[in-house]
Amino acid sequence: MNTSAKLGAYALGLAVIFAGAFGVGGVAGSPAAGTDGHGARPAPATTPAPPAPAGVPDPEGLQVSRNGYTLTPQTATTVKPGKEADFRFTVTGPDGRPVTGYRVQHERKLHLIVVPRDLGGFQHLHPEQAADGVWSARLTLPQPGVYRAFADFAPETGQAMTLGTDLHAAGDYAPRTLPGESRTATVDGYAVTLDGDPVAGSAGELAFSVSRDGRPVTDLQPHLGAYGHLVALRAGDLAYLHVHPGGEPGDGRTPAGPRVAFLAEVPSPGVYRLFLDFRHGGGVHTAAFTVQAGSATTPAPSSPVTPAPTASPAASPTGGGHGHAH
Ligand SMILES: [Cu+2]
Repeated sequence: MNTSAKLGAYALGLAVIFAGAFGVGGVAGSPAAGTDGHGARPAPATTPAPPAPAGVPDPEGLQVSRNGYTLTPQTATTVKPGKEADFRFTVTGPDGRPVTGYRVQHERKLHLIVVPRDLGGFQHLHPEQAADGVWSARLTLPQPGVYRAFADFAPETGQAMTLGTDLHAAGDYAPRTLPGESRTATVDGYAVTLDGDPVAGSAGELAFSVSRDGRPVTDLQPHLGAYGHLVALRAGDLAYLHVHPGGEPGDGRTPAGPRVAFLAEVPSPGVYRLFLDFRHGGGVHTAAFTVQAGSATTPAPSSPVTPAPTASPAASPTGGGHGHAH
């Protein structure tokens, strides 16, 4: 059996174990646990959880432990807002020991993304790794609230994954409303427009165009091996999506702007918040967008290819979505 076949068998074993665990949960839980909406017709206790639709990747970032790997904070997970603190953590492997060997992805062994749970902010940090496997980052949680910290990494001997844990900044929490759907964002004097809609269950293209003072920016600087780095989070549970750049600096076909394209795999229809990091003028800038993903068979409500059936555009709940910047 070659290595990939072994890995495949290993993954299959895990899938079976997880399915079994869900089955047990169904037995132990309340009989009304018909969260699939069929509460009037409870499933027999021995029925395993239905499999995910084919082709839809399991979302990352929702679990603190997965496939034998566990994200473990080594410092307090409740801190004072606005005060920089040393945040240390380990990733332990299937052998229970901190992982020390990682594969480099996007020029780093581990990316730490921190967002407030209301998605009203974004930080992308690169912690330092000590020889014993402990990661440490200087981290400030700016306002009171609950935050999600995502560790995005690939162990040397395993598949890439993103584990997530909650962090807290104590104090009076004033949750912000998620901004409405928008195709444009401004940040640090740049205007960024978005073309393309995410589609559930398939890799859809998201293309951003960067301009400044009305002129297209054509000299973007490489950032983490690309002209942009995109993180997509699902509203409601902050599922973390893997997004791959459509090209990279120096490949002979990818221009340094104004257009930066990605392929995004979205696990379900719904609302997502996109955070695009790009480098220009010596600094990294983050443009944020709220988008609506449709399914492969049902386009997003505001998609331009969908004719408004009856109501006038003004009566549309999304107000015609595209180009409607706040
Ligand atoms: Cu990073």
